[in-house]
Amino acid sequence: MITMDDIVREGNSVLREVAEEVNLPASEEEVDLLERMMQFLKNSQDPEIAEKHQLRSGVGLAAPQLGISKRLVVVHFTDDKEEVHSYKLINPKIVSHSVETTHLDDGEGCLSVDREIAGIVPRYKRITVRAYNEKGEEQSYRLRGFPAIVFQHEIDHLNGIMFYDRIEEFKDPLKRPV
Ligand code: LHY
Ligand code: NI
Repeated sequence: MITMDDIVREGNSVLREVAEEVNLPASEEEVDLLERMMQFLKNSQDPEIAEKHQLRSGVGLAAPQLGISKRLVVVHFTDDKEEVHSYKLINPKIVSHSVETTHLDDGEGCLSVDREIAGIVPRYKRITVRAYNEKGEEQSYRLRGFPAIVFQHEIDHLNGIMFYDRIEEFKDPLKRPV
């Protein structure tokens, strides 16, 4: 199983790479990786398993965070209506977005960042994402609010962007624009 030992931390250059598109349909190995990534999120949200293996609770994970520079993302969380939202995304792409932005009041964190970084991370309030499933079928997702924020955080990882790059005070004019 995937544990925190498998997650690469900031400073590792793989987190700054633009990840490779996956050839469709994804290979058996890639499909298996997605399932293991999903299992990590579920484990991380299970208090007993998380305690036993010292997992930080997470709602999203991108393959570059395992040192694998491929465009693969998983998202899994339960909303305040007890509804489970679970996504495995291959080559996800934001195809349209609102002008309106939103943010989490408490800022964001990252499983690859072992420190607290305060600051508002502006995100689009609504996005439409096109991605492929394990069978190579194109899927389209309309998201707003929290799920939209998580998708944007994860898709950023595929493009070498960390959440703090988007905090106004941290923006460096000499860095690649985000
Ligand atoms: N996971 C974060 C997590 O806590 C994602 C996240 C997204 C946190 C948005 C807060 C706001 O599940 C990752 O860092 N995945 O990349
Ligand atoms: Ni992250």
